[in-house]
Parts: sequence; structure tokens; C-alpha cells
Amino acid sequence: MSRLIVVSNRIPGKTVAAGGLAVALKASLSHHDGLWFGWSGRHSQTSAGDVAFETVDGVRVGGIDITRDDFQSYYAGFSNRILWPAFHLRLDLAHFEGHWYEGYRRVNTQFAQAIAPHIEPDDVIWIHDYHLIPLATELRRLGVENRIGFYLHIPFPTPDALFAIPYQDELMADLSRYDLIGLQAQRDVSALREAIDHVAPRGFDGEKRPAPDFSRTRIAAFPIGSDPDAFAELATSAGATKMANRIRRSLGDCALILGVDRLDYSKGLPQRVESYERLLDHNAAMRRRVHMLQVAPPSRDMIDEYRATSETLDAIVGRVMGRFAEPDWQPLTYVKRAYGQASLAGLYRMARVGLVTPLRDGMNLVAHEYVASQNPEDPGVLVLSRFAGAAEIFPDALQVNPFDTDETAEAMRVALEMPLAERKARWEQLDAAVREHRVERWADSYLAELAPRPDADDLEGPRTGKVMHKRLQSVYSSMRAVFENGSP
Ligand code: ADQ
Repeated sequence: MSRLIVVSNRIPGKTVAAGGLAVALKASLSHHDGLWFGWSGRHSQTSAGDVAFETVDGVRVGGIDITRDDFQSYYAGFSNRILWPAFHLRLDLAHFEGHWYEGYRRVNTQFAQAIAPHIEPDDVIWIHDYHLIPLATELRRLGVENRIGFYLHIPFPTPDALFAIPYQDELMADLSRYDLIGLQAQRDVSALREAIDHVAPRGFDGEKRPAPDFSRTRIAAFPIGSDPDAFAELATSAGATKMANRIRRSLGDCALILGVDRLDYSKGLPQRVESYERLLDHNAAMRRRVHMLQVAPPSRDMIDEYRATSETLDAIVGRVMGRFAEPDWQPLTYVKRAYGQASLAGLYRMARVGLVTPLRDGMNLVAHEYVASQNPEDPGVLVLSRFAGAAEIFPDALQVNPFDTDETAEAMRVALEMPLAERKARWEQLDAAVREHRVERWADSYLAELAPRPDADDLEGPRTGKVMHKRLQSVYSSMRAVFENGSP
């Protein structure tokens, strides 16, 4: 029987993960007969290793161990100190060490060697995110001819930022080996097309590199979404109410302004707290009427730039407290820990303003979850960065330039003073968009595109066609079942 094989850097664990991909796919992939491969989270002494299988929430999961050195170069180094900052247009925070690339390719080769024996001829393979760009190349080298799709959860960079990445020409060639590349937003589709059309810089030898052939690769935007029904239900659950009651006691009559993020420099947290400082500065009347809660558990804190962001944020939070706190009123609370989804849903529903102001973001699922958790009779207002992929599907949010702290402060003021009728009208449009982009539709539309169409015989190559389509019909139906039965 045809199956779906999902591959991502991390596999779902048994604990809550503060990461968009883990939350989105784990919620959706229960009760599935396919496989999900990735790094086990463990370090081995040697690089060769067997796959250790276990079942997590009904999903068969295969974990691959890697060595500590490979972890440093593949994950902490090339993926998160070169690709992540460059793709988020933060070359100032990138750190270039050429040798990391060897570890990055080595781990991708190991993943391919570990996974290939488990692939059956009818399987469809769906690879996720920037850690695994070379995986299709490595699987093809081992003779895997299956349909292979790639989904990039983060933005695609501009050509200048792309060309700053060591070995970007090899990475572009790797991308051309996929049958389908899915991106979050039209912005990213345009950026990838621009990169394909651009002439890559020449090497020291002056030789022009051969341009990769993307003629067999389909490229399209598939904006990821949340599970809005689950969040709407969770928002009035016992867990949510418990959290809401705890906050209400300390909040008194103050309106809540809420931010929920991983602690990452792409999320614009220092700029966000500075915007709140501006709000209090410019509007003295707001001072005892509002309270900001920022939830931001540390992430990737083995990386210098993340620790520096954390220290910067600590200093700004301290400054705002020192400037505005009074014995009987605190301007803000900063919580450095992750919460379960019920508690988050309770917080979202209580917040008059949802502040989602990343400097650059693939999508941003917090924006979706905030909207889905609102009380339709008294909804809050979403203040959203123009530079999140979510901006393309949420024109009814108050959209801001997160680098402009005055503009963001003004949007907060407008949100806090917005009349109920306007809040409802905006929220209804936002909620319709959240529902249109729910996570199971995202998976459905991606997989419908990854598997071939019945009339594709004459148009496409030998890996497609009517026979293949028939076999893949069962993949569609099993995947649909998986994404419909997902539990939050
Ligand atoms: P992330 O950068 O991790 O993901 P995001 O989309 O904001 O970002 O997803 C965060 C997820 O983690 C949400 O589901 C949220 O509920 C959860 N989360 C955040 N803070 C939390 C906390 N304090 N406690 C518990 N849970 C928390 C990447 C890209 C994004 C893209 C996603 C999905 O960077 O742009 O939207 O993948 O494709």
C-alpha cells in the first residue's frame, strides 16, 4: 500500500515542543500508517546508525542518532548560524565557517542511507525545511525514484542574501532535484524564481557555474495554517479557564496585550517591548489601563546570537519596568517558559491585543491561533508584522512595520480603543481566513500537487503518469484521514 514518508530535522517527542513545525505536523499526523523520520535528539559515538522506531500519538516515528560533532556543524553551525540568519535577511548575525558545510552534507547523506531501505516503490516522500535541502540529491544517488517534495517553513531569501551563503550553487542544484517545492507565501515564490533567474557569482577560477535545471520542479505557495476548531474548543476548556482566572486576578481592569514566541531574533522581541514603551511614553492615560504579557521560552540557546538577544531583551524589559512600574501597577510581565496549548488558548482569548510582530517570518502560527481562540462576541485585535507570511492572508489585521516602534505603538493604541463593531467585523474576516488555511487543507493541497495528475502522461517524465496516479490515490485518502483525525 502507498504511504507517506515525512522527513524533518526533529521528530515529534512526547513533550510539548515550542516549534511551529512540530506543533503543526504532530497535531495532524496521528493515526497514520506512514513514517516520520528525523534526528532522534540523541548523540552517537560513530556516524553510522540504525533507525530506532517508536510510536508517538499513533504515528510511526524513526529516529536517527548523529555524532556530537556533526550536530555542531550540521545543526548549530550551517543550519542555524548560516541558513537561518541568511534566509531571514540577518547577514549581520550570520557566522561563516566553511567546514560546517561538510557536516551538513554528511548528516544529509546519513539520513538518506538510514531512510532509503525503508522506502517502498509507491511511497511519496515529503521533506521539511532548511536543514534537509540536499536530501533529495542524496536519495536520488541511492536510486530512489519516488516523488519527492520539499517544504520550506521559513522565508526564501533575496538573491543577495542567498549568494552570501557558502556553496549556495550546490544548494540551488539540490532544490532542483525535487518534484515540488512548497513555500509559505507568494513573496517566497517570487524570491526563489528571482534566484533561479539570477546568474550565480563566479568562483575564484572565474568559471561560470552551470545553472541548475528547474524544468521538472513545480514551485508554489502553500501557506501553512493551524487547527482552528481545536483552538476554539481549547479556549473555553478547563485548562484555559484556569489560566485565564490566574491572570485575571493580577490583571484587575487592565486590558491585556499579549506576545507568544520562541525567543528568536527573527521575532522582533526587543523592538516589540520598545514599541510598548513608546505606547506608555506617548499616552500617559494608558499607563494604569494596560498590561503586556510576553511569553518567550529560550530556544537554540547554545548559539551566541540567541543568548545576546535574550540579554538585550532582559535589559529592555528591566528598563520599561524601572521607568513605569508603580507599587500597585506593573506595566509588563515577561515569562521565559513554554505553555501547553490549553493555557495558550486561554491567554489568547483574554488578550485584547495579540502582538505578532516578527521582523521576518515564514508564516507565524501564533497569529492563526490567536484569531481562532477569540470570543466571537468580544474579539481582540491582531497587530501583525507586514513581514510575516501571515500578512498575505490577513489583510484585516492592523499591519505594521515592526522596525518602526512609533507605528507599532500607534497600532496598539488603535487596537485598544477600537469599537466593538469594528473588532467584530475585522475578526470575522480573519477567522474566515484562518479556517480557509487550516492545517489539513495545507497538507491536502500540497500532497495533491506532489502526486501526479491522471492526464500527466504526455506532459511529464517517467516518474509520473496514469498508473502512478492510481497507486497514489490511496496516499491521498490515507493522508486526508491522518490530517482530519489529528488531535491537538
Ligand atoms: P517557528 O519559528 O517556531 O516556526 P511559529 O509559526 O510562530 O514559529 O510557531 C510557533 C508554534 O510554537 C505555535 O504553534 C505556538 O503555539 C508554539 N509556541 C510558541 N511559543 C510558545 C510557548 N511559549 N509555549 C508553547 N508553545 C509555544 C517555523 C517558522 C514559522 C512557521 C512555522 C510553521 O519560523 O514562520 O509559521 O515554522 O511552518
